[in-house]
Amino acid sequence: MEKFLLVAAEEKGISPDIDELKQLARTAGGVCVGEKIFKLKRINPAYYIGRGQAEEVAKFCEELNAKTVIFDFDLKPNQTRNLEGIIPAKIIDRTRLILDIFSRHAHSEDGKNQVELAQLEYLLPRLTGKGIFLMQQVGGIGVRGPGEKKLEYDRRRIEKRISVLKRKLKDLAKRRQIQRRRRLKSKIPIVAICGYTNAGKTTLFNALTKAQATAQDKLFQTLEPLTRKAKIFDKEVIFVDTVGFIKNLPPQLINAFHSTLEEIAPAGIVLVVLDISDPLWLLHREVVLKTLAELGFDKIPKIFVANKCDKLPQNFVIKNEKNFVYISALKKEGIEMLKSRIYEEIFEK
Ligand SMILES: Nc1nc2c(ncn2[C@@H]2O[C@H](COP(=O)(O)OP(=O)(O)OP(=O)(O)O)[C@@H](O)[C@H]2O)c(=O)[nH]1
Ligand SMILES: [Mg+2]
Repeated sequence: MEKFLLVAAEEKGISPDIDELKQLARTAGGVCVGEKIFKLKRINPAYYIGRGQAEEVAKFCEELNAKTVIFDFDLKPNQTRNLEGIIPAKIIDRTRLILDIFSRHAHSEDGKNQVELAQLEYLLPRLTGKGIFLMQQVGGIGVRGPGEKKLEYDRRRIEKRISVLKRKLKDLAKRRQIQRRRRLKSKIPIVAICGYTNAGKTTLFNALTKAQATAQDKLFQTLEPLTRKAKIFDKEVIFVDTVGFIKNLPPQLINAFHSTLEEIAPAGIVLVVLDISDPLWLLHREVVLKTLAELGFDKIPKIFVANKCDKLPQNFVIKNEKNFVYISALKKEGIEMLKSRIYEEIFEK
């Protein structure tokens, strides 16, 4: 396991979500040996954090013998280079960390292409004059290509590859559109399952469809949309399980996964799955609703699914919130209730 140090910042009085960052890094296969949270009054254009703070991180790194530092924010290419000049470790920012996780979890050809494109777009502005990606270390978190393929760090090659990938993804978008049209023609209503990463979407998808998709206590387990036909009482519907949302999703990834999220477009209803046992669920819901709105899906009716109720006291309810269904996808509790709500919404309105 790769040892890493976490660096986060409290900006404008907002404290960072260290637990989420740790979970991200754990998903990427590392173990956290220390953390530093800095209060930032302003962003230093050269280092993001202050120079003195960067030196502090360098010292801390040496003390703990950490070879990797993960920053909870996005670093500009020059900031990464400057930090590398001070800190004797591999510098990973939030986008690179998320890209790494996505590359581990992309299994299909399409998924791999999407991740590779996002990685190359991230890499391109970070090439040095010689066209070589400055990397102090090879291997470990943040330097993996899609699958186990090694990325090639040559500008011309990268540019060529980017255009090939873009073409492939255009074809993919077309193929998906044709499939969606076919599904729409079949008139079977579509129920999209959305939510923050790790909220329990796939577990719910399995409970509703008797599928056996992989659900795990890791972030971004699901990257590619899964669809499955199932019955709600006497009527057929199609359930779609989707990639999880996260705050500050790298822009490269929003583009790359646009076609994945397009699967939500024809849905008659969106189930917004919330891990209600997570103290940050409200914030997570905001991220999900904001992303759905950005994608133009805010008009689709929603049911809020408060999941993981088994971790809370019995009969727990949230005040002033209607349109909530309380379930435990894991224990399969509340599923019939949820089915009734979906049924009402689709077939009786
Ligand atoms: N206690 C409890 N755990 C749950 C429940 N539903 C899901 N989990 C757990 O939460 C973790 C994440 O579940 P997933 O279904 O993979 O979550 P997801 O939303 O699909 O996650 P990504 O695909 O990674 O975005 C797993 O360890 C599940 O076993 C629940 O109702 N109660
Ligand atoms: Mg999932």
